[in-house]
Amino acid sequence: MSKPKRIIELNPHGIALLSGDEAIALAALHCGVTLGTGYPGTPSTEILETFADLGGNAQWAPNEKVAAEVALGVAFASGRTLLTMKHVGLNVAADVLFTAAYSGVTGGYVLVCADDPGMASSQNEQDTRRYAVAAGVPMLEPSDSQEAYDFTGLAFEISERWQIPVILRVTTRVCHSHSSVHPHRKFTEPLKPGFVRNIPERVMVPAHARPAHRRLRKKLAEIEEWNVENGPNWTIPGSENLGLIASGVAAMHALEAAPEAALLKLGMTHPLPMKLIRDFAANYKRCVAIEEGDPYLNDALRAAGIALEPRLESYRFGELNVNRVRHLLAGGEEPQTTPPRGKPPQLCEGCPHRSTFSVLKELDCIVAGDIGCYTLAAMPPLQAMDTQICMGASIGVGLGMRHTLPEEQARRVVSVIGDSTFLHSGVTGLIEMAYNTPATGHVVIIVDNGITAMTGLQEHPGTGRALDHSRAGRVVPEEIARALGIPNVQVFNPVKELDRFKQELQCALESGMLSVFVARQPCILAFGKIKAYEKAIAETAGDCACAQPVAE
Ligand SMILES: Cc1ncc(C[n+]2csc(CCOP(=O)(O)OP(=O)(O)O)c2C)c(N)n1
Ligand code: SF4
Repeated sequence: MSKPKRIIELNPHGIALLSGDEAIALAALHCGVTLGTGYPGTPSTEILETFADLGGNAQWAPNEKVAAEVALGVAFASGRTLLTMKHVGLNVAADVLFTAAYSGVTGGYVLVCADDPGMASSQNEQDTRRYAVAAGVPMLEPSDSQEAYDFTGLAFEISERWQIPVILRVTTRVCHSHSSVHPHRKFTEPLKPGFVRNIPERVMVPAHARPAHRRLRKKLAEIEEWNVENGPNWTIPGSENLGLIASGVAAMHALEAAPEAALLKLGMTHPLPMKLIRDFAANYKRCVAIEEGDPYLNDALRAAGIALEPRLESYRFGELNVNRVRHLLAGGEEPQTTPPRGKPPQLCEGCPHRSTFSVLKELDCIVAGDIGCYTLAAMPPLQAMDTQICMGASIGVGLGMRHTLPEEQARRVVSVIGDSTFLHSGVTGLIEMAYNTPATGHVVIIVDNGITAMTGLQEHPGTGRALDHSRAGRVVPEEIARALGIPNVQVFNPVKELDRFKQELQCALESGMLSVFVARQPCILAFGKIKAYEKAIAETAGDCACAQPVAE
């Protein structure tokens, strides 16, 4: 534990007003988490930041898969680990999760996955509940900050009792809304870290994985039984005409929209407590599941033969609110709420990404883009990005287009990727470029603004600073490119050396030489902060060589 930068003050009644993210961080601290790890992504980012501010041991990983692996190592060593990411991060980490469910864990392994129904800040609205089923891991769904606190502790207890990773699935409203928390629940003590050899349960070759899969299914059956008898589910009695079944923030909307109805609020939604649900549903003339996103409860309960009213397809899209739930219960359509029309988002004035994209537009490049602030270059007035799918995709997509387009067009294809995104999942794309080189070559531009700007200025392996902004190792993108044998690797300041950048880019496109250009200039919003972090590092380290500044 490091020295806390922040203390959460309780009022005279022992209560604090916290966001869901803060409540999870506080619970992790109270549970004695050995290491928190993850990758930034709205709405989950503040969990690890708050945990670190409260004195917890937290670090950013280069991507979610690595974070999930580091977390697994902690749990194999009997430590408690908190792993955080946004929903799409689980696509990256899924390979770890599916087999970790087989291997099991010793210490508590809690994966907080933050979904974004309505896509306030995401490229899709995938539903993590499907992952819990597919991977075969238990899942808890808090509906407010108090439950976010309580369920974090409960998730560690379940994880250690059944030696299994547990998902804590939260959504934007739960993460970012503030509500009161009474943080006094007594959590079980963590185990003492230490290595215990257990080759059959830790080495997932087929001979070990076959019995492991059977063990997993047995654990899930036991957990379902526990969930029926002792799970974090509660019922509010009501009129025999209407029974509602809900979880997460949807349960809160249901309570307000139909106060006369009976409500079964589910806290653990995988494995579902089927007996409890069946007994509840049998009491009401009309039974409706209220949920955001995929018809997860609807599908599962109807497949189990529970007489549930079907949900209209339009409720799959966007967040629910009290009004939408009222319309849903009245049997009508209520379109998702659209955010109030404001000024469309744009790159900041003076953003270093602007000049890079102005050159790409001028040269009429076909731009395979990526995710970060620079994705805004796809919007007017620049409109200088042609594709964007998921983190790291720019390089592979650019290469695919180079392999396929007629030569004149192929020569105009450029991949553009941010520094955090390059280190997250762009490096393997660059390996592909060095290995399966298109006939016309390719050009990758790494727009290095020295920070993870889009999610709120987080550090990453290229900044040379850790999550708490202290000195860490530094990975240099151009050195990776050179080590891979890319013949033309150049670093520019996209603001001060714009003409040189344009000339070299033109030359690379014409010659077909494999090229990596690093456009390096700090984000203007981060500039002052980076200077202050580096100054603080230099002051603590004196004249030591490791204190040399790493950003302009
Ligand atoms: C798998 C996955 N994890 C996290 C995110 C959230 N996210 C979007 S872009 C981004 C990184 C942006 O940083 P960088 O590439 O440096 O570009 P910048 O915003 O600084 O321009 C993150 C973390 C995501 N979209 N997908
Ligand atoms: S926050 Fe930084 S990187 Fe993002 S648009 Fe503004 S200046 Fe550019």
